[in-house]
Amino acid sequence: MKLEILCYPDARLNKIAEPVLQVDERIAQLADDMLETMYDANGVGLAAIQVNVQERVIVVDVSQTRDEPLVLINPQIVEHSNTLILHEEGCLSVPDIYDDVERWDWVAVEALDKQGKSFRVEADGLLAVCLQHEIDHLDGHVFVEYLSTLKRNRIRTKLLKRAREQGKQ
Ligand code: GNR
Ligand code: NI
Repeated sequence: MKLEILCYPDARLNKIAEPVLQVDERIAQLADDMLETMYDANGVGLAAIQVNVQERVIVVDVSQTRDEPLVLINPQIVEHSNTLILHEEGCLSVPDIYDDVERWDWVAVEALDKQGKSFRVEADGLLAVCLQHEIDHLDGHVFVEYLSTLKRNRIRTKLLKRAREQGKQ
């Protein structure tokens, strides 16, 4: 089932997601619905917070072929490089806005899979950026928080205006 994606500056994007205590059929279904929603929106990642579910679940697929889904439950960055990279980011909750953000250029993440089994992924490039972006969502952070106040306020005004116009129709 496709889910609705919350749009910045919705205050629900700033909630903090709770750890998943039991990886069961409900969580597996949530992950499947999130993947369907992410693929439909042509995104490379999605966090449960973005579909108004305050649980620590993210899905990612950075493959060109869109057939390498990753599900991470209770993901945690356990190691990272000391070097930062500037990478242009976008967000399905901040449509049509793209800007550069500094991130670690390498991360190791531990998480549970859909079967509740622990695994580790080491990533650089887009996958590293995406994992940091998604884990940020679980802690209530949207990438525009890293931009200047001026840019953030412009984005806020633009998206509020767009939402108001769409609401009229
Ligand atoms: O689709 C997405 N593209 C993207 C590009 C650069 C850095 C991060 C991302 S994640 C984003 C999907 C999304 O909003 N995930 O939360
Ligand atoms: Ni996002």
